[in-house]
Amino acid sequence: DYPDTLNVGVELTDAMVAKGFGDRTALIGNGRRRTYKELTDWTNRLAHVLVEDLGVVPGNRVLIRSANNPAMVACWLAATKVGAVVVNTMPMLRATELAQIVEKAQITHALCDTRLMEEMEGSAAQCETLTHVIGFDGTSNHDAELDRLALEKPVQFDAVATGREDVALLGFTSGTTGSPKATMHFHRDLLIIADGYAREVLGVTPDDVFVGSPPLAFTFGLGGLAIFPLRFGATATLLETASPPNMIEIIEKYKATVCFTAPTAYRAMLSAMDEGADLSSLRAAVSAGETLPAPVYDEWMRKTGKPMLDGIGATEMLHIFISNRFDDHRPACTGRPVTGYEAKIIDEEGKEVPRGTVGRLAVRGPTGCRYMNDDRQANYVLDGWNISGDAFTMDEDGYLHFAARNDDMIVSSGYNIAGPEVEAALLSHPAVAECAVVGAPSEERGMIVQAHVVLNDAKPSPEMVKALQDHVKATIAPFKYPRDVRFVEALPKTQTGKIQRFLLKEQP
Ligand code: 3SK
Repeated sequence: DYPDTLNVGVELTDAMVAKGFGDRTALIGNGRRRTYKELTDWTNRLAHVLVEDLGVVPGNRVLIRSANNPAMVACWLAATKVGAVVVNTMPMLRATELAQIVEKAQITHALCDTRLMEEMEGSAAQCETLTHVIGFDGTSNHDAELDRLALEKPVQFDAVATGREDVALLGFTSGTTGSPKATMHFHRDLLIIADGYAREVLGVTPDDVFVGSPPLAFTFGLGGLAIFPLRFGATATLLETASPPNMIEIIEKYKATVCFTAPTAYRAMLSAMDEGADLSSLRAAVSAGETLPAPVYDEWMRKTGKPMLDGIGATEMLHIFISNRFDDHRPACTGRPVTGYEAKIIDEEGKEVPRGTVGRLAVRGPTGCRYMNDDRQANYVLDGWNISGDAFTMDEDGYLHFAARNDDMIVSSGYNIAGPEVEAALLSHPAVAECAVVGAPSEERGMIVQAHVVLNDAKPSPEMVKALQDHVKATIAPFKYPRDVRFVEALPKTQTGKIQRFLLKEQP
């Protein structure tokens, strides 16, 4: 139940000060702390600049380009307060990729960390709609044009009275393949994910300190590292370069309690723990973005004893909609729908399949897919149900178990083999650091299981191939073993950390 007039920028700043959180730390980044009052004043000054100096009007599309830092959060909140529709973008995007987004979203204004200006200007030169590009100081020293203008402005701002169903955010996604799509999210949606998932599943309190790696440009990161902490008066630590060692350092230094990252980073953190890292302050390790292999969950639980909560989310749905719970989590299980969401497993015709049968995951709930001007909407939403593109089973008790991305099911000699199951088996071998399993065409079997493996310290060799094949045969049904094993230096990944299996499939 949200009021008709709702501005999420105000809810996460001024409203928090009004609720008495003014002196508490909202953000930590670039070695500085910002209280809720300081963040509120900062965003209000920036909002004045957007309106008075840059001519932003409600509904304008404003692009923000930055690594994760407090200035990016302040710009996002300020643009939201003036009624703009924000597009947060990843710092590593190149001019042509930015230009695609600018064209698609009809961006008029871009706020860019000065350290990342070159590619931004390169894209502006290609795009007519983009009339204003202004730099901000991502290091928070207020040493750029946007900051200098802001320092002259008052700390009070009358935010635009947006409607709860006005679009606040465009989340761009290309999934693991395909051309980018923009997903539209309302002001209320941004609060629903906090009041749903973050409250119900994580039980966030003002004493929580969040840390993590997903970019704020990815809704996984925007939720976990900005919306969730700010909604509950908690603290977000923001890292421009969130490598596993950095995250460990921050957890130790600020006694972080909630970590958001993907399974590969948890694996790397586990190795660092062997070298004496102290993660005892953590009360929740949220894993999403990729499926969580059982060996990573098992090792985490064994070494830390802290809950690792696997969940599945999607940019289309805004955030996590199925998750494990603190009092109910286990390996190789994604849990149950978050309150407000429903899930079912359907066949190709859209009919529900019997419990225990692999099929397509369909979900519905308070957030859902609204692609902007994109025919692919008709594939994603069928009869009000969102089809995420994942193959799952639902057991008798209503728990959901990931099988594969729909296009990662491998049919070999008539057997259905889920690539992630073979990946989990490979990952439980000590020599394997990372792996991805795909189907490769085979005259004899239709398809065979092909594994792309990154080794820890071991050397690639025919003996190693045999050892891995034997290990898989001994761990899961032997017919699932990878008949083709290829050793690689690294796996191709999207900027949000998802393995691009389609690129591996294209290899000869
Ligand atoms: O995995 C994803 O794609 C995702 C997207 C948005 C929010 C959360 C997640 C895990």
